[in-house]
Amino acid sequence: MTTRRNFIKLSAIGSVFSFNSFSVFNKKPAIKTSKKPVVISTWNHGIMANKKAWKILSTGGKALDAVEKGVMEVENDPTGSSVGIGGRPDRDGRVTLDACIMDEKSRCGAVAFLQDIKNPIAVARKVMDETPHVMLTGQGAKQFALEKGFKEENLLTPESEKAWKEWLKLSKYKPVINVENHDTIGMLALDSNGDLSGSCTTSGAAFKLHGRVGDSPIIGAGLFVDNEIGAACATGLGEAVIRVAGSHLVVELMRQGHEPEEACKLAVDRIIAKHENMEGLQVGFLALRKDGKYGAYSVYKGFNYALTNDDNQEVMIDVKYDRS
Ligand code: SD4
Repeated sequence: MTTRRNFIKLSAIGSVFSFNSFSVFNKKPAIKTSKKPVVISTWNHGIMANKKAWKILSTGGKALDAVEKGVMEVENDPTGSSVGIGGRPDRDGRVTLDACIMDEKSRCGAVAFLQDIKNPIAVARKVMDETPHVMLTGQGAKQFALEKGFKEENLLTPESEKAWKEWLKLSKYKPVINVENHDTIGMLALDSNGDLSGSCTTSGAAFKLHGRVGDSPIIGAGLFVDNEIGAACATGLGEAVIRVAGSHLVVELMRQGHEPEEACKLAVDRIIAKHENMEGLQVGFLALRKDGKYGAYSVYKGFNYALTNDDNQEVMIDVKYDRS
């Protein structure tokens, strides 16, 4: 039985413990802030996205605006088969989109399973800016978007419909995950104020089950930003990323002192450790630290990202792969 005296003792221990854990987990990190803007984003389409983001960053704009407007370029491109209009549909032939955004104040917004609206990232930003919530899904997200003036449109392009009909012939439900260069766009930016933001937008795994949502709109999985440390985003098989809260893990590893590339590699190791069968399971992480240092790593070879800063314009970086 807990006597009053024991209870007081226990509470005292509890408060010492919680004070100590607070001081350990919230210790100010010794990462210097860079005020030199930089933006990185996943895959080849990152070039077009960075170009737009750089216009904002290089003229003193905010990282938050850069990551929103940057990835919108890819959402608006009907030839991209994994983001926005032109994104591959689910197994029922419906294009459903996921996106999220996070800023330097840890404010965040997301939409999942959104249909008929081309720019899920802009809707996610509105969720962040204009509601007390973090995530809206499905019909509710669409209703919100329409109320905010977004246009309803058919996102299934003739090319996407053709690909879906081709897929229907065999109807294999196992999602085929990239290694080609057309995928989810995740973008991380640091602005001239030294602030970080990130965004992530996708049509998700092609020919997924209707209603399936991956990692991309989930804060901590597809994207995470901590303005004291850094930011991270993910691409690849969302289910695997969610299982390890991938982007949050990368940021926490940077908090512990790991370099951005090493943090991404350790998160990839964690995914490998948690999955018995890694066949075809591609995941890539991208990280940007508060001091402007960046890095990436993936399970398999073939992941690349676009980098833009004062010294590098329109540069693609192939992610180093040193796994045998
Ligand atoms: C998803 N992570 O829906 C997304 C898809 C992706 O590279 O990024 N593919 O699982």
